[in-house]
Amino acid sequence: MKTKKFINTFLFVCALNGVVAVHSPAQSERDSRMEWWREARFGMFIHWGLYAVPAGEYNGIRSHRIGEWIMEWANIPRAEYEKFAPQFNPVKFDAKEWVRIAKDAGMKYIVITSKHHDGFSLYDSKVSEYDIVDATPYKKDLMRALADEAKRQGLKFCFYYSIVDWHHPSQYVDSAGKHPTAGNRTTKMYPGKKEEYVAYMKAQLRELITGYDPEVLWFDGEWQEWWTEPDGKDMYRYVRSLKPNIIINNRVGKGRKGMQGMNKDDQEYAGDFGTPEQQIPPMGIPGVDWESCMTMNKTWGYKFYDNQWKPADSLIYNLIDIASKGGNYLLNVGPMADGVIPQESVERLAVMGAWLRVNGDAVYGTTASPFAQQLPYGRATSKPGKVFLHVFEWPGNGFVQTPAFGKTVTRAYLLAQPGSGLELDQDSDGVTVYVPREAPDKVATVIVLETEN
Ligand code: FHN
Repeated sequence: MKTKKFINTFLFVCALNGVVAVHSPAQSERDSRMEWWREARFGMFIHWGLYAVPAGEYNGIRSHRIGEWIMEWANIPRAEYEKFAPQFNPVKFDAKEWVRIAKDAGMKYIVITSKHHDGFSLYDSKVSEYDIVDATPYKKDLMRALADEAKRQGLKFCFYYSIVDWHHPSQYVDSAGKHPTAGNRTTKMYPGKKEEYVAYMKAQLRELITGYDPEVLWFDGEWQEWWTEPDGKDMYRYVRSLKPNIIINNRVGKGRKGMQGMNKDDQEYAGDFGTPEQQIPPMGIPGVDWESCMTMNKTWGYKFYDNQWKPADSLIYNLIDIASKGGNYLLNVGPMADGVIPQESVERLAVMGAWLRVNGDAVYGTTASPFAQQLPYGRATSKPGKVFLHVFEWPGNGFVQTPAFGKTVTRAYLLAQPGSGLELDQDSDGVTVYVPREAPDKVATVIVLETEN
């Protein structure tokens, strides 16, 4: 351990002194496992479980709060919540259709809740009867079907796993002094029960990793007081021991504040990427891999009365904005209890896929904008030898301009029409590209600037 620390310190000192940046072995391993993830830029988040049965309403109680938290905000006792299991029979679930929807949307990976805070396992767990096979009339292993289909269609399959577990006997939701439907009541660990629960989690994670071979372990629920940073490090080591090249987010430890690592001294345990939620960091998170996870309406888990759907063009703008800052977009769908993804989600994803089929080269495998300032009319992404200008507001004066960015532009053209050479001027102040009167794409038109390397 001391040798490793010495090597890391030596490399860090070298880097500080302008010695050619030398990646530590840990960084090189991380770069290798992150390669597909950095290329992907766009994934599907799926929040699905027993909470889709009440779908946001319990005994007449509705709430603005997120659907997958209904056990908490409707203050449903374990025994009552368990009654949703015999009602969960997703006979319309079709793994091929779900993966087709994601693939046609231009998504490259799927992250699905293997177990959310309610403790219900959406896969066939051998260490719990509270799962899709043993507790529901459906009796089949949904995750087996989805994992196999995702891989068959060329998408990466990933698991979300919640550290907090409102159903497990080791924990209880502390409502002391709070109105039953008060929000965010804390989940407590009964004294002396933590070791038993950590062993349970490790047994489930072993099943998930060895049984389904996920590419990413998306931890969540780490904010509990009883879960410590040493717990996070231990769990990180455990998961990495089961699959050395698995990608792990920054929520296995206590690192979720704007994307800080779990521990600045132990970057190895910081997790592989940050997870800003329902937000896009205004300046991105320089030097860190990160992924903005967002809903399409206001909830992660299905709520039948949540009709606050974001328009498709705003979802495309989010994707471009995030890519222009060097991040990934993990966009959520919340399937209904019968296994069908809401039509509102399907329609929006189809619009995104149509745009990406034309403009995907300006998103996949790109890095952040080369410009210090955000373009007033849109965003930019880059690749070696290319800068992509994503124009949201098409100019009425016939040209768009960029600041100088240290490279000479050799050609400009519309990505959708590669033969469309556009006139350009450039000087020490920047580049001017002369464009057609009408915007070729009503949402976002991409102009390619080819540059000398
Ligand atoms: O409490 C969860 C919530 O239900 C949802 O899963 C989000 C998605 O990132 N994560 C937690 C809130 O930060």
